[in-house]
Amino acid sequence: MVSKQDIQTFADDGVMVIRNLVSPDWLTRIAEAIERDIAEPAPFVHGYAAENGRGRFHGNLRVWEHDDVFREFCLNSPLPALAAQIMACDRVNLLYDQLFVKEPGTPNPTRWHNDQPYWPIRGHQVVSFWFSPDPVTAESGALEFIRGSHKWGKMFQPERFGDTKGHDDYERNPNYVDMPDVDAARGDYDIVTWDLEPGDAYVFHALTVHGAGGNLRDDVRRRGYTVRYVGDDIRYDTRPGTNIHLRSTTYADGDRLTAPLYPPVWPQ
Ligand SMILES: O=C(O)CCC(=O)C(=O)O
Repeated sequence: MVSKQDIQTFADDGVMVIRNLVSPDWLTRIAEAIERDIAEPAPFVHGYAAENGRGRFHGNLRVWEHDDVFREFCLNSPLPALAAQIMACDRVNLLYDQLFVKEPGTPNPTRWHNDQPYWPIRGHQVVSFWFSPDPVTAESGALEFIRGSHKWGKMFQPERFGDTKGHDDYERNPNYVDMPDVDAARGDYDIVTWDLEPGDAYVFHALTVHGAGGNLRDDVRRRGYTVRYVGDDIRYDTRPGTNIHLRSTTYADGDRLTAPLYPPVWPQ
């Protein structure tokens, strides 16, 4: 599904797009599962009303633990094999999955950040696949990435997203740095973005800096769904500053990630 050139692009740029990654059948099933989570959210929901009072954001994480369709997709879709190929590793485990649904008329942006500072892991082999059952454009909240930023070696201090209910503030980690005001100096950065058709996916590294605009459309939803996988070199990390909903008391610093929280997905 990916060429040697794609794998090199991922290594060099920290981001790429794979077209038609998710089949129409999977998209239909995932769209239904998203509606189930909106109607009856899994425990880590963090939603908020849009700042203009019209739209709405629905975020949630670890939804695969509560819905068979998300579970089946994370464990048995073509993604695990692809993750192994992209990360060039023999074994792959699921890290977790996440929903980012911006309903029509939700102007709240997703601020610039990189993901690894939020996660209780260290190591290099981590990849996220983000896709949507909706067409995604700049106007509806396409993701933007700073090409090559995964090589900066920087862990940016996590902050809460939007006016999120149920998400505590993050502890300060002295080894993290603050995110610069990227939007004030966009010309200084190599910012890349792509429109997506339903089933196309952004594939990006955990250290790649990214963000997104709001969904300014009145007629199009932007139901983002991300699945994240780790490879052989990843270990559990108890450093401060990570998301408490992703931590587990059953892992010690330096442990390998294992089932049941991080199930092995490759080889299948
Ligand atoms: O969908 C969004 O707005 C943000 C997605 C994101 O930050 C991620 O998947 O890591």
